[in-house]
Amino acid sequence: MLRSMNPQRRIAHLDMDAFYASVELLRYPDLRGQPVVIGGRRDQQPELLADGSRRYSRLRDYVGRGVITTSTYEARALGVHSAMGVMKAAKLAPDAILLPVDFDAYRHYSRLFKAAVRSIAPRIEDRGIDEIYIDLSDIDEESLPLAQRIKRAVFEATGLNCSIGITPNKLLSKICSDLDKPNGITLLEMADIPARIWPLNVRKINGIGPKATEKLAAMGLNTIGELAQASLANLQKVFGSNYAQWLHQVAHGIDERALSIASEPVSISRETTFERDLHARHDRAKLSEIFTWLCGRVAEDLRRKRYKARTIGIKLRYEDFRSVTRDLTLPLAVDEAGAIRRAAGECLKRVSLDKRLRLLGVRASGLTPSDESGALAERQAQLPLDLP
Ligand code: DCP
Ligand code: MG
Repeated sequence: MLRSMNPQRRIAHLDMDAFYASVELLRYPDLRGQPVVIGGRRDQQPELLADGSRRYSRLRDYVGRGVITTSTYEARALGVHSAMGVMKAAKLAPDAILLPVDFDAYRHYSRLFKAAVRSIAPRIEDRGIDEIYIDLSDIDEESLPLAQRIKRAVFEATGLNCSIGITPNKLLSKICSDLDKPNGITLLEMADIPARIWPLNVRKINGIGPKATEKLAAMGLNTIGELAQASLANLQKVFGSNYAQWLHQVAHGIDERALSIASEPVSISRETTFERDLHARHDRAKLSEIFTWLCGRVAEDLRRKRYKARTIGIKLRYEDFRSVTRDLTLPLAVDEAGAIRRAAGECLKRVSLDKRLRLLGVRASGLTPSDESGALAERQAQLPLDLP
């Protein structure tokens, strides 16, 4: 019998509901409850009328070869779905509203929801713009209240709903987050597999694509349960040894893959070794220029990676290769060159500058995601009209 090697893990998969469409509804709340499709271009931007209302593009007016990225559940009920041509969708739902895509907004909300989850459960595998795996094994709380708490944190940070599956592994959690969408929580143990997983079509397994589904159907295997009962020898004849083995395992809900957890950077720093040793007094202008340049680079790095830093430090190496560091912790996190330069300048006052210098460095630590610090205030200030 196949048996899990690890002690029981608890893994969640979280997937945002109708993600791009739901972000658009934050800025156009008057569209809630309507069929809305995301996939237009700039010229499908809603027009603000003199009386303050908006005029939206409709699918029936669309001409072009655009493809739908996603749609609200109201539009899905009319048969419209991701990857469908917009003109084809227009035949099914001519009155549905068409909005242009705005990836910057979706990335912004993606960062916000991930930061919110991380504040509860830091062990996260980032799977893309609207989904993550979360390792909950070390958290001492029942799955249902924990899932509810995570959903609440996501909603408070973003105004958006998501669906969560919690099971012993990634394979099952990915299936489960989809079972009760939208706004669902699905909990599943290994013992529930025959009742809840086996009736599903094999396509529900991440890794069984359209071709494999077709081949399995030709063997008379449509559900995961049928696949689980199939003989390994028969599967091997069609799929080769490795894939057959894998099919057999996943049909029994077995998946030992670890999460690949991205660690947050601890600090961001820039340093430079001079072509010739510089003296604090005689080469003051040159040193000052380099110092300001380094602070500017650190500020750029912080902003590109979207962090702010509470602690700014410097590093000096003297001509005799001895190094010193100093740092200063600020009341508020910063990411601007000027603020970093001032803090680093304070640090510089606390070191001896009698000897020549070989190297100068500036470091930012105590990092927090910049979206997190002002997230709620920002969201409230910007809604409903003006997303970042
Ligand atoms: N997306 C896309 N093209 C596709 C599928 C998706 O551009 N063919 C984008 C738009 C989606 C986002 O990726 O909003 C996330 O994809 P999902 O499959 O999770 O779909 P949704 O979040 O929109 O809906 P669901 O509630 O089913 O998760
Ligand atoms: Mg989604």
